[in-house]
Amino acid sequence: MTTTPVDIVLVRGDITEQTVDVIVNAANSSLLGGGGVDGAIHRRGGPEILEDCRRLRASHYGKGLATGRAVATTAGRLRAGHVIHTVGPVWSKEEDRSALLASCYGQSLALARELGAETVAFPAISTGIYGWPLDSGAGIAVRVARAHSGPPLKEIRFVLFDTEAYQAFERALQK
Ligand code: AR6
Repeated sequence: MTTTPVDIVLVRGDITEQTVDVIVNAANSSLLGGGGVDGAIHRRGGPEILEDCRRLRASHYGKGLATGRAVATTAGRLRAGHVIHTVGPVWSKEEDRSALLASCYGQSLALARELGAETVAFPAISTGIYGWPLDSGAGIAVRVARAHSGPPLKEIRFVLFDTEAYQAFERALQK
């Protein structure tokens, strides 16, 4: 049996404007919203996403979602079937947290596949408020995307907000 390799696509833009099966959110462990991508997703997706997040906090995730893990909710008014919330690590000079960032991408892709997703859009997790250097973050994202590209996935789309992030992902893809 042959498997079609997944398309890894780079787009410059706003992740909340994408039409895909799954939009991944760079959340924090409270799951109750924040700035950056998280703020944009909750604003654009509407209150249903937050309601789902509150339900998760009241049931399985009383202490919040651990760094590196991923969980799915409704996508509310976004043009997607689900939002997968994952908690990236805060960048540290002293400690190598790369495995946690890789886990965000890996767990999100595994969950997306369980949900039957063919198309998934990711932001550059941890590279904003959490301070992760772009080239390193892009390298980890592309490596994990290539390794987790089984069916039913057809497209993994990285949605990069600015030119700097876009170029870092282009460099990572060329490797
Ligand atoms: N679409 C695509 N990319 C975006 C968008 C957007 N609408 N907005 C920002 N980016 P960040 P983090 C880029 O800060 O570093 C929140 O408060 C941004 O330029 O959203 O993982 C959470 O609640 C950057 O390259 O996420 C957490 O507390 C990338 O998305 C914390 O921030 C990620 O930036 C998470 O920090």
